[in-house]
Amino acid sequence: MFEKFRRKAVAPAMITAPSGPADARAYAIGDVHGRLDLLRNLLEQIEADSRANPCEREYIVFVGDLIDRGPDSRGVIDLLLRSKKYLPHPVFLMGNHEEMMLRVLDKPDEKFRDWLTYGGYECAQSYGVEVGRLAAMDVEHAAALVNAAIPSEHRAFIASFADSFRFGDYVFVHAGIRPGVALDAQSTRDLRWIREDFLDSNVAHPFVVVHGHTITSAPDEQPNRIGIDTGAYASGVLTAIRIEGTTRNYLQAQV
Ligand SMILES: [Mn+2]
Repeated sequence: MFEKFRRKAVAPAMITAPSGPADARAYAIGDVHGRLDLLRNLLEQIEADSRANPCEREYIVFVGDLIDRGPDSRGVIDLLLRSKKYLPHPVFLMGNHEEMMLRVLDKPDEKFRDWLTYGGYECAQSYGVEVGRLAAMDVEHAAALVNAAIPSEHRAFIASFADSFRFGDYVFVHAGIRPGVALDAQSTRDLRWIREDFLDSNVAHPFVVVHGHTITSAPDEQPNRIGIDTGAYASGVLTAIRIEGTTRNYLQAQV
């Protein structure tokens, strides 16, 4: 009885009114997956929102999976490379799709075909690769062809993506976190790939986790996490969450 009571007393409490840091605002954008059209529209909305309600310190967080599946990975990376200079504090997080692309292009093996199947075909195509040729080639030559088509600047940019970003009582990651493990002890595998062990957990984390990776039809607001991947590449809806102090709301681009 006492044991139970004591354990309960030291367990972290769910943060009931999570807040961003003072005088700061964050916009976090869900999984873009090559939807340049939606990304452009959403960035315009964010710019208009920011101009209408100026804030001292603004961050724009991309929660990863910018590439694959949708039609214009190249256009998305190009736009963000060019916009980096004028976006206020951009933060780019690495998703499992960026991880997989870098991995199979660095060290081509049988996983190269998996990447193609999970949206790599569309990505390669956006870089001008005749993807019809890839199927008939051995993995090494196919990867070399894709490698040659992707500018090294794009590769270097993607390789520079971060794993998490802390914002007051919030933490932004691509997929989620392993419950009960400190943020700096999380594995990149969990941060970029985790699903049920995180999604089904009602553990009170020391922060509210904002994540993409798992598609829901609307923002998925839970006491310990908020999912913002509305499946843009298939649904035509790209979502951003806006957090300032204890208020939060959503912006969406859709076709
Ligand atoms: Mn993902």
